[in-house]
Amino acid sequence: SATDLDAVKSYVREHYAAPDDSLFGIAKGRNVIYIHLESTQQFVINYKLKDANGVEHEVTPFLNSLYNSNSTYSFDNFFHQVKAGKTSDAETLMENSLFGLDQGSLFTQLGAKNTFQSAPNILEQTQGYTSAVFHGNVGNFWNRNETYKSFGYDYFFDSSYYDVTDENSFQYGLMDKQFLSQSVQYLEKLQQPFYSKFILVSNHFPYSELSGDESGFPLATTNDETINNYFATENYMDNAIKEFFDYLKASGLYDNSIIVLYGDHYGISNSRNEELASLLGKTADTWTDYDNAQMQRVPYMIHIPGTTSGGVNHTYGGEVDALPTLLHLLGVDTSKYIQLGQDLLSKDRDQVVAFRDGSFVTPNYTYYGGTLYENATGTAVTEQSDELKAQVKAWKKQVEEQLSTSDTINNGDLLRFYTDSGLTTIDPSKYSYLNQVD
Ligand code: GP9
Ligand code: MN
Repeated sequence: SATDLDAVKSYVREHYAAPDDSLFGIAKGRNVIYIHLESTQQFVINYKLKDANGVEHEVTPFLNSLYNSNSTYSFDNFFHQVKAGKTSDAETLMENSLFGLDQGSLFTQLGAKNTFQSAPNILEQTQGYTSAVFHGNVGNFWNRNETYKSFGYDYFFDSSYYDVTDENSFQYGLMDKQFLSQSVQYLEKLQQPFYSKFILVSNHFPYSELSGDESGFPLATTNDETINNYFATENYMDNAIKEFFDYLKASGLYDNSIIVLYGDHYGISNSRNEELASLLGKTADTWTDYDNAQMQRVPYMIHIPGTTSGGVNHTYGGEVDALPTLLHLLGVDTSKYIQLGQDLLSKDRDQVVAFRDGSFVTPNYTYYGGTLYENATGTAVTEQSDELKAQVKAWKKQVEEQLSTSDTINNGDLLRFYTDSGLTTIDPSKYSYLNQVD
């Protein structure tokens, strides 16, 4: 009910992290280009895979060049926070600074019903942005075609807008190279400034072996085919992104854009990690849930052409923190919005990263699968001092509060009562994603 909103408002007020003045608005007015890196985990960044002859192959050379550039704000302690809604949960988190649901997918269950104050809506109403999603799969996957209307997306180019054949696609849609190159015809007609999102799929489980010209990147040689192919599909995705950047540069869009790349969730599940261990300089028999928790890191890179104050930032955060981070760079004050994350570039962050199941990671401790681990050694803490006990209790409470606040908002559809943002409520029926081009 509307009165639940008071508790939500005070939570948000207490957790608001003010922007760093020197960074606020540095990308104001630029186009936003989100690139959704399907199933990409942080461990592939700067990783070199050894082939059978011991020769090393850089898996994601292009992403690495962005990651290591001082024109990119890169993060190495950024975690995904999804649950059963996988890709759709990542989208919910990144564009609303709210969590997905504890069960199932928010997109599927509430995407068509609830009121949202999402990134496309905020940017349209405060800065005059046009918005568009590009994705080479069918529009009703994850109920996207309805949910994007509720988010205020002006355009959604799904697979019906692309030339998809048996040769250039697989079960989740168009391969990334064809997808990005065919997207250009629509992208170049968008009114600027635009807020856009390109959802890649080629690097999706089961990481099918690539054929023809695309094959050739060495496969890993573990006993798990899924792991073995993962590096090659990562490498293919990386090439696709490089080609897209070449286009952005040639078209001139590059210089007045901010390009944000993020991994949506793990690609290798915990049950496979012991097999992966040997490739990461670890062994299966010493692998624990501590290691599983650390593997939930995903890339998050904010590339701002022309800027030189970037670098690798070690703050601990997650997908829920992305929206306030982006909005502050675009010069949008977020203090009046109901967002549960904290700007990753703010100096007054908490650095307690909640997983959707109540586990969490902090810079010094990890709580996962019901066990507390010390990050310095990776070992379980068997005896806790009174001080540590109190600290852990406080962290658990903080995590539960963030998750339950999100659930209260989503399950109660509370944003429909929230007027302090100054945003006009979206009417989803004014959007149609059919016949968007002549
Ligand atoms: C499908 C794609 C995959 O359209 O976005 O979603 P996932 O299976 O990763 O949740
Ligand atoms: Mn996904």
